[in-house]
Amino acid sequence: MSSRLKKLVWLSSLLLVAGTAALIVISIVVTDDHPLSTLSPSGRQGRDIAQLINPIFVVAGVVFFLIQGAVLALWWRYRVSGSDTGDGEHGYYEDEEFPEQVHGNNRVEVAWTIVPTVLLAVISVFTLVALFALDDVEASGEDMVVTVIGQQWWWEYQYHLDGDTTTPPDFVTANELVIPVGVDVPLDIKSRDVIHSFWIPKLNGKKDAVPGRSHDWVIQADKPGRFRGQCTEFCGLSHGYMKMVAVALVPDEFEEWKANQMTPAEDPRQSTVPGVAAGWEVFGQQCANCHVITGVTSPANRGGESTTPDGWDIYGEFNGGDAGTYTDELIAGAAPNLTHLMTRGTFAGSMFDLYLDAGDHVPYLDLPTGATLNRGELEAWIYNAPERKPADAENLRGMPARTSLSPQDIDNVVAFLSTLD
Ligand code: HEC
Ligand SMILES: [Cu+2]
Repeated sequence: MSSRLKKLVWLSSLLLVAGTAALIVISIVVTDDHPLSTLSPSGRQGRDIAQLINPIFVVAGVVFFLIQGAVLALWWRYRVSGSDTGDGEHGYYEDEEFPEQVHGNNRVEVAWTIVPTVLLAVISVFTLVALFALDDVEASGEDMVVTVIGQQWWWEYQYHLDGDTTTPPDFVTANELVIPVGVDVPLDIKSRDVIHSFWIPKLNGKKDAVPGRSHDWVIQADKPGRFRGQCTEFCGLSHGYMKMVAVALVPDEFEEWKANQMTPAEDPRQSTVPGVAAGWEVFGQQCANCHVITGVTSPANRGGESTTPDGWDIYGEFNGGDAGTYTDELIAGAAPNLTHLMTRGTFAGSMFDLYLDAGDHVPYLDLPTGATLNRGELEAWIYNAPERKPADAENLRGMPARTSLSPQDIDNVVAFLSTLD
């Protein structure tokens, strides 16, 4: 063999070993702390997946080393030694010395057909069993169903406490999916526009959100905490900024959170807090045609029938009215429902933190001492959202800019939004 070829073989072997070692080191380092790690699950479905990955990785590793080992061993065993002088003496075979050529070997061929077939068959059985358990809505035993709706570039959560997704939800929130610890929560995953994919790696695998379809999914968390996620189906300009968080609360806190979410917002016109009433005026004119605030905005604010001359100061009844107005009252057609905005830790598809110095705070209901509203980011968002989070050239997606607002207007709007807790 030429010395160049030899060098090449050594180099590739070295790369192979170094690459494998690097992969192992990276996966160990990344595993535990990384918020988007599948390898350190925090719930039943996540664990099912990890328990599938680990043994398959071991089997694949054994196969890898057996095959690479065989390649190296064969190379060594059948190498031609000697210098490569080209004098016919060394380094290559004389015609008459050329080894006998073998054509086929039944035993080996049958073996390398059967062994992988059996391996893959066994793996597929375990895979299918795990796969069916991941979206087993029936087995969950939980009444509540959360309809998850992907939209460029944020997530809406509609809570159906009785599990009936054909009737209007009990309340609607965005970006942060709050669930009780230890419960298999059934999800009903949908999309309003293009295909997205819902993924909270520590709790379960990915599930596509496809327009016109409804996909079952289940998530469960073992312990209280915040579990980050990311849209994983490319869905347009701000796909990378389409994140989400699942927040697991202990049952008592979940009940408290739920009761609060079902409470309509307070009438800002009666507020004595400086700026709130004025902020509501601005909101009613500039924002209420998209954003629903249960108990405060109404269909008329979003292009529906108006029953008052100015068209926007109608106060919806949370539980009143027939199903039609009720639905319209509650479901944001195209923008996050802001009724309890301040109870979220993040906003705009979880791209920004709503509070500074809050950490990954648990318990979720009370802000840790020292946490403050991320006022700068919130104001910048309200003033010119497309600048903070790219939408599209015609601004037909996402939140529009409101650069006509004065600094005073924005202060007032933020004062009003601050009451939405
Ligand atoms: C044309 C519809 C539209 C109008 C008008 C509008 N918004 Fe939005 N807003 C959106 C959309 C869509 C999003 C989600 C964008 C995203 O996350 O990418 C959003 C997001 C937000 C958020 C973040 C909410 C969350 O939970 O993520 C806030 C706060 C907000 N808007 C406030 C306002 C205010 C204040 C106004 C008026 C000054 C306003 N919006 C006007 C469509 C609108
Ligand atoms: Cu997406």
